[in-house]
Amino acid sequence: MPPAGSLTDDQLRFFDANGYLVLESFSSAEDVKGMRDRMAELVDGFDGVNSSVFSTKDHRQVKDDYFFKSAENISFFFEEKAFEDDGSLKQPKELSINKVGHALHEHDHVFKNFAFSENVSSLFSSLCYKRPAVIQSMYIFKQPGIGGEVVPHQDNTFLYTEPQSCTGLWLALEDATKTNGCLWAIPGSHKNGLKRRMIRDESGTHFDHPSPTYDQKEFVPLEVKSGALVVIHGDLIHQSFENLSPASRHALSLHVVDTEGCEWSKQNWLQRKTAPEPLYAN
Ligand SMILES: O=C(O)CCC(=O)C(=O)O
Repeated sequence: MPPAGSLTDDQLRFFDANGYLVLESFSSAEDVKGMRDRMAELVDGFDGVNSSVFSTKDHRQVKDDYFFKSAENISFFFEEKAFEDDGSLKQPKELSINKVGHALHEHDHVFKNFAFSENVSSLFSSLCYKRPAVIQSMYIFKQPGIGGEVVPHQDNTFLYTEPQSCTGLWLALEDATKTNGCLWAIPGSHKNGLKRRMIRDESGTHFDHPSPTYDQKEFVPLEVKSGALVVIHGDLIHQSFENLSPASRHALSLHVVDTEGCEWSKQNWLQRKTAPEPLYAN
């Protein structure tokens, strides 16, 4: 059997036409449990002191040194709605964190094993990447009741190379449904070009253009089972809604760029002191 990431011609055609692709059963139940258990340990060891809040609505973390440093470590970001007025948590710590990132794939053996797996490498080989490298990893919790929305965006806005090369991998670590905040995407929207970039400068970050408005009727839900992988083109418009349900929706998101023939923008928010390790080099 070829590795799960080795794409057939039909799958490549679907990805090219739609800008996304769902690979069911990409990870085994055992591997999913391994990642969930490991994250529970990391959260258990987190003292709650060094942290920030993550929001895609007002980008409040834009001047936040904790956020910038997270490019090369394992950092914890709370849900915007996690706190009471007096600053105490409304729910236990493990039900209050929005995401952990952005270098889990580098510093934690369990997430590194996934990122550097044959399944992931074969996927980028199928997509003809020459020297792919994971540039960020995020464990996203979409917590019950308070899991924040992710507004419509393109990943190339944040992770820009010249020429553009970002592909997102979104692994469901629980069933993702319309009820608990699954991904939604506009099929084919990756063919309409990049709409804006987020630029880092001395005063923080800003967008070079306002966000276009999108017709919600154009989005389709990507409801998937735990273990499924959603492959996301860097120009695909995608989003997820707030999770008001009592069920969480854990996912692992990796973003990969080609480090051969593509230049990482010095204007991206994410700047590393050391070059990322490639998955393979042709
Ligand atoms: O998990 C989500 O709700 C959104 C994730 C996303 O947009 C991404 O990883 O690019």
